[in-house]
Amino acid sequence: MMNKKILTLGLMLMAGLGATAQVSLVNPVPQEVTAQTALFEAPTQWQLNADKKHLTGYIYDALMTASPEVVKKAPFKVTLGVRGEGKVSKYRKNIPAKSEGYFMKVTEKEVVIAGNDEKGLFYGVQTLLGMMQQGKLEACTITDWPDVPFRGTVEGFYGTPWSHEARKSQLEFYGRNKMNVYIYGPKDDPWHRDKWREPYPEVEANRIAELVEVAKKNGVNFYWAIHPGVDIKWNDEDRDKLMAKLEVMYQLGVRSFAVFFDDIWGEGAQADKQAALLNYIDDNFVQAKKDVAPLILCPTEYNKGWANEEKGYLRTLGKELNKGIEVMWTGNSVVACIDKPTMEWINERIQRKGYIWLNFPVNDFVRDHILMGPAYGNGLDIAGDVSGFVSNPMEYAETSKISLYGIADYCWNMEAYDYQSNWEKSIENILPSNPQALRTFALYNKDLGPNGHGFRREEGEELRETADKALTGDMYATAMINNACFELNIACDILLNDNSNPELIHELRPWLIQGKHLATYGSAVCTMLMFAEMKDNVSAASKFLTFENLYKQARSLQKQMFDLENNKAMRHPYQIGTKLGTKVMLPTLNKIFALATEKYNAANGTNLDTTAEYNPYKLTSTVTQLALLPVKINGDVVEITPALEVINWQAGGELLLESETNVTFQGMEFNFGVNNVAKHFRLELFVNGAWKEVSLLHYNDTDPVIHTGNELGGMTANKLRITNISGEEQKVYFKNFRFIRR
Ligand code: LOG
Repeated sequence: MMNKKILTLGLMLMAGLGATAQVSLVNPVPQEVTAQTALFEAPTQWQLNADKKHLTGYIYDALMTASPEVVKKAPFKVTLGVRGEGKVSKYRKNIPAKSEGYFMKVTEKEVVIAGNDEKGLFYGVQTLLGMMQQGKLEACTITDWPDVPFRGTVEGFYGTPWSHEARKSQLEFYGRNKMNVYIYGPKDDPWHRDKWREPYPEVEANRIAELVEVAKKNGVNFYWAIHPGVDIKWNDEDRDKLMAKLEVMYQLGVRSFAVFFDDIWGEGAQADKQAALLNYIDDNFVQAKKDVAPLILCPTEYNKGWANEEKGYLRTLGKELNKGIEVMWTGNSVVACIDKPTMEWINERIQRKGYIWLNFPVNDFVRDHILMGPAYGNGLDIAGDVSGFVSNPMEYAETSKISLYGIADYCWNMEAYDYQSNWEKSIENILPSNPQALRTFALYNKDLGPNGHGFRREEGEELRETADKALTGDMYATAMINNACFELNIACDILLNDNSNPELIHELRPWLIQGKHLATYGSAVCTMLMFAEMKDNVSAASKFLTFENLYKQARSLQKQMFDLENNKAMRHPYQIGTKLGTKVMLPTLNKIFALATEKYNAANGTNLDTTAEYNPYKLTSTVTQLALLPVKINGDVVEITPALEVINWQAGGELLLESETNVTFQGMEFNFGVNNVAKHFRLELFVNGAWKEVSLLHYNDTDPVIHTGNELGGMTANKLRITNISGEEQKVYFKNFRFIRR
């Protein structure tokens, strides 16, 4: 252990001294490296020394992406082999006896890569490619293997599924970064969930077949997941339909399967039935086929917060599921970091090592933010406690690579994982043309903002101290904040004109434009504060550069930012908003705006409005899953951000929305995603100091939308509440809730 640390430190020192050690370019960080500082130019030609079988296939193809030409008698030699083969017999003792491990030796004359298995050889080749990124090599030996056996992603989010091109690009990225799992399970792919019984139409089917091939070429297992729980009937007919669908997928080339039962309730959510189905698939499909990977199950109680100990759902799975079937787990809550106690708790119940589904960097529950921060917070001591570890990313595939680069490193070499240095490397890796601009922009896109899951990330720590000083009137600090805004503006402009990774810029575009607004706003308010502090007429040089005009500019930008969020072109159909810098930068700027305006008002006897951002609505709820949902205002529409999972709304549980001033209601509409539930809930408005009931109805039996009675129109109130009056728990979705004010 000690050894590893010293080695890493050595690498870091070298990196600091200018000449980047080529091994330090490799992601994930290899387990054991002995490197000399001797860097040399990579050869332009090399000869291959390998058994014939390695001169075709995916490993060979990967090696061929390197720039040197293969020439028979070139002086530089590349030896490839797998344990047991003559070409690498000399290195038998050096090869780590670990699945997917390899030994590698680089000298100025040759490279030897000896895999413990085929996959190990492939990863050795990836290490060589990573090391050669800048056309240099470094004399070294590397002994390397992964800590976590299954590493990768689950495309398991709500929202627009990844495009075919994005998926191919992901699979290549996984190959390069030594991830070996991709689970296909986008919630909004109809043939995954709603139409799980039906085969894919031809075009989609061909795409899946192609993805399977691309996955193979990159050493990735393509898992296809089915999500039958919404309407499955536990009878032979549905079981046979499910088996038939798996068979169709098998014919397309899929050899790894998962069954998801998340975010459902009722009939489909029974542990014994789920276990029986999975065992049936295991016995009659997986075992029968012989070339299919162990099944993966995503249970209905997939996090501790939802586990019902009394009913024993998890223990039933643990007892009844065939050995070898993997069980997914998101941790102590839906969105959580994973640590030792998390694993101890779940592993004991499911009687096997949990397979982690990490809900990061997924943003389907905070679609106004894009997440570009590092992957941190997971325990560095859980490698032995997990069977697999996959991340659920954002629908923004390219941007997700920033965090996935860290997940890959974490899963491969856990104890050595340093999230900050990984993040810096990752930024360089995703946009080598303008890493500084991307880094500057990413600093403001790390936190998720307030959200129903209460999951937050650090953001803006580097600004905090300066921000506090600026607010005490420290002019130097104010100038520093101004500089940061200036930098953000430059970064946004540079990125908007970067053509080297069009997909990335396309995904970031709404946030880049908002970033420019934020930066311009920042410069205006910082200058306002400086003018207000300087008191004398500093603007004498220009009749136009005055506090008053800066104030008008700041006001205009506040509105432009708001308008941009609500602009149809920029607006996410599901959830409003394009936000960045919300943890430290924006709140600081708003405070600077207020402070500057107060000072100006005091000095000039004026009465300029100091409110920058204002939300008069406050939500509270005794239903835990609703208590943190943000309230958003869009013109005259007031909306509670939807939740994605099943809400367990206890008997008597209420949701209370309070307004600072009276609101005159024009209309209201909500949708709990379940037919005929209006009768279980009571809506009341607080009118003139008393609660008044408003009737609720569905227009028909098959429409889950809940409408309010006509009496609502024109009512004026400052509070509303919705209560479960059915006397028992109601399981509903919180798909939307909005009202229109006059
Ligand atoms: C879903 C997932 C979603 C994620 C974050 C699981 C197992 N299921 O609340 O599809 O992307 O949370 O919103 C989930 O996490 N439900």
